[in-house]
Amino acid sequence: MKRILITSAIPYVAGVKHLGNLVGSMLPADIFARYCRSRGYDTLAICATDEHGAPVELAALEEGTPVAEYAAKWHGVQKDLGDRFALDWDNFGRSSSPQNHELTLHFARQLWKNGFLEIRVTKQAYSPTDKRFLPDRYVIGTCPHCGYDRARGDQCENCTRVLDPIDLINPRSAVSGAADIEIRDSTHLFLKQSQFSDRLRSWIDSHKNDWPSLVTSIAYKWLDEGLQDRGITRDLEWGIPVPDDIADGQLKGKVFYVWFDAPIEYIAATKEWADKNNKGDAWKDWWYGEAANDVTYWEFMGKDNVPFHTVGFPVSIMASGEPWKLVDRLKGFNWLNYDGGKFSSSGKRGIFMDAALEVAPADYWRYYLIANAPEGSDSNFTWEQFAGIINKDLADVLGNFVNRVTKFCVARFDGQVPGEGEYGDEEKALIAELDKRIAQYANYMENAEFRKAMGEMRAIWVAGNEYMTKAAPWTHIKTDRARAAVGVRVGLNLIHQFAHLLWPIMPSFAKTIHECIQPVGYRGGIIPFPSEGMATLLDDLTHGQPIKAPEILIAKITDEQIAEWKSRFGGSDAAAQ
Ligand code: B3M
Ligand code: ZN
Repeated sequence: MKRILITSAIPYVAGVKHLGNLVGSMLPADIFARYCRSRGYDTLAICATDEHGAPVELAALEEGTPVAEYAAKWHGVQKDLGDRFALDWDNFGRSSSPQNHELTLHFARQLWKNGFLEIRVTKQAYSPTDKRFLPDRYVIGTCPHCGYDRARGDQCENCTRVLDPIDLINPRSAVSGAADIEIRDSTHLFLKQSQFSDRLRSWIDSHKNDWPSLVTSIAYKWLDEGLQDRGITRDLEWGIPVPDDIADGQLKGKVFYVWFDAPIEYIAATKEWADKNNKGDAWKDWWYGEAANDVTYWEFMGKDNVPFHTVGFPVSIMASGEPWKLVDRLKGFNWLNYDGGKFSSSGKRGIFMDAALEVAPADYWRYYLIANAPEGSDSNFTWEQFAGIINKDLADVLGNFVNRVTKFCVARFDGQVPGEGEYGDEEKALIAELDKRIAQYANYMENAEFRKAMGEMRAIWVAGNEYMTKAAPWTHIKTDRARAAVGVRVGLNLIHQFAHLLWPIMPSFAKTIHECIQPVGYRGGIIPFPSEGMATLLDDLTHGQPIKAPEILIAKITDEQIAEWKSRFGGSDAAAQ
């Protein structure tokens, strides 16, 4: 049996994520995981919250909440939103977990032991009032370029220029406001990444054909520019402390850099999963040594995260000298833009996961987002386009088909699958077309090519509609009941197969229509991928079995709703008003 390990980039814990975050990692990972489960592959889908780092510590400080409490609260919010979007992780972990502390220390000790860590002294802002070093973004002041008076020491939010804390005019501490900023020496651990250039390059070469060019081009750009050694510790309180046995206690009071421990959380979250489910060492069979040789490991992420997964994390693994699994298939995404501009968490621009569910059900978003996933290039969200796709694909093509056939069956065939009549040339042609398209759809899904897969899915619905227009049971019922029965029987079986195909994308919708068509036998959970050809499956429902017509499945989005949402969420038109 195939074994598929899936991780999606772990979202920073603070705040609700926007739809751009969702479509670039968590959603495609979930759709891919569900597809794998629907094929019967042994599948493990892992995500977590990324809880360390200066922004989290700072946000908790601003809120006046202890940072551990703050992280726990937002982890809960994100878990709940994931559930409401039907993101069916095997584990949604936390990078602050004991398992991640343990594994991060394990890696750090291996790196130290193998001689790949070096102690270096760097210049760092220090506040005597706060009695601490201040990470760059903890120093605020006036931007020397644009005059913005709340610029952060790493970057000015207003003019986006990259800064150094010493560039700021009137620098002060973001912790206390104290202006007594000094520059002092601070000792840090550096990982000798530069020594891994050749190994990384040949590893990336080996994936030229199975990673998107978006991903390989980013990886090569980093390699071509020359790999820099990378600081893996920070002067923060919240994080995984550097233990005394590394660097003879010279790093006391420092923690590992968030980008060092975050990818290790993929492994740690797998251990969390095993610990929660009493699976002992089963986590290791997904990640380590020979036991994991038959695992295909897939990562999903937005393009900004690609360098950390093609350079940073792989170097940690290579430098450990241990046989941890490297990623096999790395699926990166471009940006989803909001009405011509960027989604922005800090600017609160765009649609956030909680608000999205207030205007439309999760299944609409799942379908829309994956059908328009920013794979080959950036894609752009507009409310008109969203409404157009829901109204056309889901309401007119799919929903209308289900309604027409089931209602007609209820009205004219007592709500039972009619057994009369034989399949003829029209049906055979449909069967041949569907077999071809379903194989093509599966092929795209195996490679996580979502736009192409969804194009094929739509073509399958359209083929069903075209068949039904020709079969026209509503016309034939008056003169030839057996002929009408054939059309209805094919239609009901089509709906049944649509549910099986659609489950990874729209799990709740698929469940609803499946329960109407085949109420027996299904107890929730996975609706498997069609396991046989359509010659069999288009006459699979038992003749005479009852079916139900679902309530209105897909309500169309109206112009009034579009106008309301535009003014609520903002965007070009609203801004112009
Ligand atoms: N938390 C960045 C992000 O949310 C970062 C990803 C970590 S993946 C190990 O986009
Ligand atoms: Zn079924």
